[in-house]
Amino acid sequence: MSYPDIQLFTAATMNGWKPLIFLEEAGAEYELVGVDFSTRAHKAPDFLALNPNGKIPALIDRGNNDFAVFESGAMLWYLAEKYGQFLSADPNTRSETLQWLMLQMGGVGPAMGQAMFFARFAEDAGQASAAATARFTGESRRLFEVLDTRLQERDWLVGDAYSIADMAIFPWVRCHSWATISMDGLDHLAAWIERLDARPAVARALQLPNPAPKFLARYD
Ligand SMILES: N[C@@H](CCC(=O)N[C@@H](CS)C(=O)NCC(=O)O)C(=O)O
Repeated sequence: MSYPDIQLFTAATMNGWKPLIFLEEAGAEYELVGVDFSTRAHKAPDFLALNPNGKIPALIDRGNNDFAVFESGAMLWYLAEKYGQFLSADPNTRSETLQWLMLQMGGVGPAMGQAMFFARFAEDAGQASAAATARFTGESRRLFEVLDTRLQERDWLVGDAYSIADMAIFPWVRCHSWATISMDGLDHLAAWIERLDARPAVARALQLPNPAPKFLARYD
């Protein structure tokens, strides 16, 4: 029996969807292993051997001596190189794509993750902090405005092609309601969300590894 090269360990979260979007878009065969946080499987020794940070997503490439990759941005980059898709070979376009990918990893993801924590979980746990909520929702909104400006005269974040930068940022921005970030006046960013939502591969990925959770709802 032969197995597909990629074994992907993930869950239905903003970071977890990124490699799923890539693999669905690339039409690559892969084995999907859904990680259930409630079992703490992602903190067990066999998972920590893949990702010492104990978080999803992570992958094993059986076609590359079981090479393990963690951190969703690094995974998108690895997959783009393996399959030769969604990352330009032109050095400057490639650099620009990685710049926007890093903006997601270092900016959009952390700011929105904290906004979600303070606006939702801390609130529900009776640990609300108005200052923390304002800081992280404010920073997220500022980053949304950067993205909206970037998309004023282009369909995709870099050059004229859909890339791993779009795949990285989309799941986060798509969950703006859950992070309580207003989209008011951000028409270019809203149109970009529509373009991505209309892609069959993206729609498939957002239903994996199990039906979309409530935080995916567009209008909460
Ligand atoms: N920087 C990491 C973040 C990974 C991350 O935060 N994963 C979350 C889900 S989105 C997770 O595994 N949470 C479960 C936990 O921390 O126990 C990446 O982009 O891969």
